[in-house]
Amino acid sequence: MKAKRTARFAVLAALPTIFALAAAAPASAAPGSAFQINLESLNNSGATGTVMLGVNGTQLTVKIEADGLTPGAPHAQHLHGSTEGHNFHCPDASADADGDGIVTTTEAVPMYGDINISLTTEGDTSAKSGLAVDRMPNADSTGHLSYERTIAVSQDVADHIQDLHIVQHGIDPNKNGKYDFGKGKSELDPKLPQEATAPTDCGEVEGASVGAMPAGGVETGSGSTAGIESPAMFGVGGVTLAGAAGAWFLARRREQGQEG
Ligand SMILES: [Cu+2]
Repeated sequence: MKAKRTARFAVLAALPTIFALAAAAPASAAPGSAFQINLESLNNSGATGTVMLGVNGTQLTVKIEADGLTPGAPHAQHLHGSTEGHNFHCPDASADADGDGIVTTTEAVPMYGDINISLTTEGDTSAKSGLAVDRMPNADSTGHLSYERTIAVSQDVADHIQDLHIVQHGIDPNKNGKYDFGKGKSELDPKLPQEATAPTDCGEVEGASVGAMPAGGVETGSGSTAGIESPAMFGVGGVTLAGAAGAWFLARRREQGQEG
């Protein structure tokens, strides 16, 4: 599976002809374009990955292959940022405002912006689902995570996809294979471990389109906007994230000027 997807990425990168066609055509008639993102570790997590963002009209296909994640644990993941010209970027260690050694979500948001799209596995993809961990992908027992979904997005997002960043959350500094309170409580909800909500990696679109996404062969998301879906038990260390989903949602909603 992993090898197959890696091969597909390689094929994408080898399509300069299609890229040239896409670049020459009017935006509305473009067959689509694709952008590569390299995910780089935050919080010394060791997490890395590769993302392909394919835009075809207002259909966005997101493919993520990441490694070094907390094994067997759900990882909230989002497209952060704004389509309105703000200069957001991935944070570095200097974002650790209180100097406690962890760049928390709250400390990082001023740098990478609010949630624009929640990269869930099914259902709603708006900021409302930012902590819908029952619909976020899990890393496998080796810390690998594969994700692929095609979702309907706004024209603004389609036009400004290069201004958005991918962020995955969930760290394991003490390497015990689960989220615990070794780094204290989450600032988003004191019932949650900081490890469960802190960002683990971030990536920005670099450079121009690398080609076009292949048509077909990908799951099409429902694009549902049904609203908040019942948050599930996080199921790690006896901690439930049910309360956190609401807290994060409300915190983001206050600042969120738009929905993905
Ligand atoms: Cu995020």
